[in-house]
Amino acid sequence: MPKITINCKEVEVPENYTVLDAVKSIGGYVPTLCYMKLEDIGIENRPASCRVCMVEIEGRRNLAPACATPVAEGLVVKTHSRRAIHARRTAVQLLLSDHPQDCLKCPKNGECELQDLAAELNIHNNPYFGKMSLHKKDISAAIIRDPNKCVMCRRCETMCNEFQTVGVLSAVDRGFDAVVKPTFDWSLESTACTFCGQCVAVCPTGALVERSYIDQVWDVIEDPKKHVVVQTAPAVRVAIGEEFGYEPGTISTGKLVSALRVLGFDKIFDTNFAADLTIMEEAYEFKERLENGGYLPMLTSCCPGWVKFLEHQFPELLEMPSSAKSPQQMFGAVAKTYYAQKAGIDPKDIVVVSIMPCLAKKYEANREELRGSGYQDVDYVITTRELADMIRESGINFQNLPEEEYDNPLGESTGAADIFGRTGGVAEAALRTAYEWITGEELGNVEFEAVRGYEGVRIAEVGIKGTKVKVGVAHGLGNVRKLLEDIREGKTEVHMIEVMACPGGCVGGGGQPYHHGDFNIIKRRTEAINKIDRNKPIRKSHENPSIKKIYEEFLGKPNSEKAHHLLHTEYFE
Ligand code: HC1
Ligand code: SF4
Repeated sequence: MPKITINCKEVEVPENYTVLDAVKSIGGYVPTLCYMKLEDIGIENRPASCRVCMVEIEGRRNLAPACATPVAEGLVVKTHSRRAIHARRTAVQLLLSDHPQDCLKCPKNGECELQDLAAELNIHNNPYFGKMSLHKKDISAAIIRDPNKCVMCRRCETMCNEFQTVGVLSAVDRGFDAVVKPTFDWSLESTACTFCGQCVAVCPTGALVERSYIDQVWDVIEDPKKHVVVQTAPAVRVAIGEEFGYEPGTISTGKLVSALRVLGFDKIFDTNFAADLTIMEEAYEFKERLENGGYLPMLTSCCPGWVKFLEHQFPELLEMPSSAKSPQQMFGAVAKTYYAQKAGIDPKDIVVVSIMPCLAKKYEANREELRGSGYQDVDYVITTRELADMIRESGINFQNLPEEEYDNPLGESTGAADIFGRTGGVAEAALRTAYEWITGEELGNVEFEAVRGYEGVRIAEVGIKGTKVKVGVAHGLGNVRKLLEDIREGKTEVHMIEVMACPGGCVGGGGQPYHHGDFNIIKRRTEAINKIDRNKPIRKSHENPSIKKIYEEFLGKPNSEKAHHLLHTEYFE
């Protein structure tokens, strides 16, 4: 192992380290911008293009980018020499020279890494003036792309091309005009973009942000004629606290509910109720397919980014996914029918708002076919980050909020619903119910360890009544692409596959508080989800009393005519 010296401190580091790795290994710091490493999912973005991590190396004439300089025996590194600081400042000033100077009204204000660097490097003036290019903005239902703010870090391109294998974003043009965008300047809506939002999750500036619906949500809350119900996705409760100073993985369910009440929503319901409902329909469908020679494997269908990927990339496999709608959409359909009837409210006056960790949910809510209630089932989707903005705007002290409970009848859920929020959770939840329905026996240990973890693809075998049921779990669309190709070529055989587009599942969604390249944050949210599940008195969806009630009072049984109409959908090439 080579010995090197960093800021007068001698250290021994592995041979494959870069100077940046070495600095980090001793708790040191060098600023970075384009560099990003999500080790647990095998993603590294290292174009060394921003030149922000320049360091001085004794005996070398030129400064070196720490992220792309391998360590070598005897290297003497100074991370903060005057020369290095000056070079970093110049690099950032040059980036700012053709960057729109509208920070005060930029959606990324306060979260922008370029802004943070300018502050850290004490940039108070700029001798450089670049040519301001005028690229057109691209506004979709989920994402706003402003290429004028692109700093060519290529992080979005890495997530889109390497992790998701969608390949929508790439660097085009040269010089001041160079930006990352879809080919031929197409809008995202006219490409195979899945709206997974992973480009947004890693963009350091305001070049890629979610489309906000905060104004529309305030309008309906303030409209006395509207009855506004809100649902919260499983992954929001373990991340929202980060926006208010809590450690990642803090469980904030009770405060989340009371914040929504203070904001003025009429009923605070839970997507988790609908996740239990999804399991009823999905596990029933799985049992039917397994016992009656139906199409296998059955793919889960609750992640809208994944569904769109399948429709674009594997149109010949559209028989594979379960026809069950996602929990978000099941919720909307029963809120405007079952709940409307019970509460005696005309469904035209009910507005359904979702709080989601996901950007594709915005796109999903707008899909034409998702109107089983006779109305658009879900009206507005806002992200965890947007909700935090609403809470701040309202002057609510989140930390001082009391812990409150969800409303009923759409607020009760089991531990099986909670784990939907992390990779492997939907498969595990479905197995908890399918096992008992198929065997007629009680499941002892409800935790299926083999489908847990962060491997891109996990395959587990579960013995169900003499049949070895093989369950595949994939997170990241590139991983599922490999799995589906193997299945198509007959190399792998599985009965059920869970797919989530985002790293770690919804906990790593594109609408969650920014992780700034730290995958540990996603892991801590996952641990919190598992803790909520472990502490729930009921951990199987089919044992949820409110779910039993909705079938008794309204739906009949899984896949009844009514359930099929409201809770199932179809897919399109
Ligand atoms: Fe998800 Fe789902 S788990 S898709 O990741 O099935 O967004 O959290 O709400 O619909 O329940 C997201 C999360 C979410 C749905 C559920
Ligand atoms: Fe690519 Fe996902 Fe961004 Fe679309 S939303 S451009 S698929 S990373």
